[in-house]
Amino acid sequence: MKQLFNAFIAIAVISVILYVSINQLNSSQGYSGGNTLTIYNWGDYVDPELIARFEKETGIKVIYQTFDSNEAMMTKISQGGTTFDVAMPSEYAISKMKEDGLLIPLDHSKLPNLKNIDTRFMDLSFDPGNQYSIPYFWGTVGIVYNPAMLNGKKITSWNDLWDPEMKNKILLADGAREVMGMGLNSLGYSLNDTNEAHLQEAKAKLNTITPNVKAIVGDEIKMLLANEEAAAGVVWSGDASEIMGENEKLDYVVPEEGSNLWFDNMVIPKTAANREAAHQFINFMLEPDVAAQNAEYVGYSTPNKEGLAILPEEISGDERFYPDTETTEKLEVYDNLGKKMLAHYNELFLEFKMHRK
Ligand code: SPD
Repeated sequence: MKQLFNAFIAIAVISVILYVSINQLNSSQGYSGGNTLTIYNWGDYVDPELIARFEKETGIKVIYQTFDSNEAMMTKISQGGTTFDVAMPSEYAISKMKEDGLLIPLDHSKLPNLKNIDTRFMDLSFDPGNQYSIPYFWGTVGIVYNPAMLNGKKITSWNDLWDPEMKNKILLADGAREVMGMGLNSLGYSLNDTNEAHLQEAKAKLNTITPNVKAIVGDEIKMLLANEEAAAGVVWSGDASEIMGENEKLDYVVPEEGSNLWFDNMVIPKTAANREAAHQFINFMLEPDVAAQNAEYVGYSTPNKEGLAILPEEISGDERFYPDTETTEKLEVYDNLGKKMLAHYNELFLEFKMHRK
């Protein structure tokens, strides 16, 4: 009898261990189930307090995972085997994911807070009618720089970064479209250019900036620039705003040759396990106070008109991060260049990275 009891205890213990480890493995792999919601977002792109508030208000447990590029995010979702319920891709990635059948159409009746979004950010060409995606943040690509480390010099153009005075002083964001876009724009070409001769010219020009590039980095770019480890960085506007909050000596400029205007939206991938909770979360993020708190925390620009209205004037009135339509109309939004061309951009970017080594 005692032996039977011991065997029973052993089986129970093994079952508990197995259950816990399978659950841990599942959540780390992006599998969710039950009353959970799995979010797949860029790093440093949400106020953790808001996740806690959503969990408290709804009783839904959030599993949160991050990515650092649209390409990495698309690869993970398209490979299958994950059940991300909400993700935050950028416009060209949304267009590509729609094309590849990776997204579900949203139920707008479950998103009453959609009325809070400024119409300027709705119905854009990458997702007519916002059938598949809802605005989360938007911004530009530009240069954050430290005049004090550049003898008071003001940066205004991409070509300023090629100045020999910038030797070993520049950091670049680790993004194929951003870096290739900088090369193309510096030559007066579109950042959606697909002409092979132009792309090769852009890569050759990028190779010549190598002595000036201290590093190509991810989210740590913010800390490095704020700590004055480099004099300039090519960054997304929200990162610039956060860095400038840490170090007031820095400034941000959208280069005069042109640059990128981007939109990150919330989507529900086709493989989502909890579509109901996904709609609940999207609607929650559209609450004006939630959108405002999130924008203030991450430093990025909110498309939420009601949220913007409650942000302090020093944030909402800063034209470097809330440029008007006249300014944004001069910028370019990334096109979905198609699988082959996107892979080619990546390849050229990788070759540029290898050239530095
Ligand atoms: N750390 C958050 C980064 C979010 C950047 N999204 C910008 C995408 C531009 N294509």
